Amino acid sequence: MTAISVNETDSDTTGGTTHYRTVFLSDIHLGTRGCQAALLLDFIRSMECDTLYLVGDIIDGWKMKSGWYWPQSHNDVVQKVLRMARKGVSVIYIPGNHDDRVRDFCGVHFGGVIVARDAIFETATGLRFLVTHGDEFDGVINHAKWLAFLGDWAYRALLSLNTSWNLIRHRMGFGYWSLSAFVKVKVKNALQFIENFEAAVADEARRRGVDGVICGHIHKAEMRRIGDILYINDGDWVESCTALVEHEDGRLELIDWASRSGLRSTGRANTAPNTAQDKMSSTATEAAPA
Ligand SMILES: [Mn+2]
Repeated sequence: MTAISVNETDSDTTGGTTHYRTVFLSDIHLGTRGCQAALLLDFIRSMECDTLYLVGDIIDGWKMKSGWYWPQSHNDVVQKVLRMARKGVSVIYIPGNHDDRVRDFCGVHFGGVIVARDAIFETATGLRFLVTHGDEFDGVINHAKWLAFLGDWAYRALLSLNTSWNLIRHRMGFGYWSLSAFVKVKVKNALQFIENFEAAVADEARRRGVDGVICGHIHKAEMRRIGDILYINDGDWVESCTALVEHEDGRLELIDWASRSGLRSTGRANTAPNTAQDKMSSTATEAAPA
């Protein structure tokens, strides 16, 4: 399906909010302690868009089976998204593996939100992208479910450590910095895993005859060419706190919200340009099955 708004809204920042044609968010993991809901709310409040893609792992059903964690900020995220849908934003929800129960509702509209297994997105300049969460291209998840769960446990242990770490940093007046992302950058296997994943997703885009692919799942924001395919991963809101945005002119950009707000909270002037390329060189690596 294609979901494109034809609103010709000005792309300038007005009244403190930035207008985007399209915004892509994934791997929010609402219902887990690792979810950086406050930073996400900060980003959502800063922008307006015509179309919002939720690219999977929005609510974490795996975690919810083993215990309930649902603070007000997580509720606020859901309310904000539903409010956007009510106000006319086209919201497309593509479930991931952590919210795979939502896949039973593909084709269903609820509260202005459309659920779809995947989607074809077309930019203002006519580039076509396959939008998918990406877990079906993750060999670990597909071929050894128990390994995926073990990885999931180890991953969560690291994430909860990351949350405490950042709480301490916050109290000491430092900005957000991902401990778990840093640790995993050091893991060699992670790099091979990511490379395989990216290649598999790009292959699928090629098979479908589109120009590129937009996915999530591995919690590593990226925008690069793989052969003839433009591979874009919008990252996550557990560690890197990144979103993909499409400007009015069709330009795609990865927003690294953690470093933007980090710079703000330490009072230093943010003079760095937010181009996808220079953001990506500093983005951390994610290893575990996401
Ligand atoms: Mn996932």
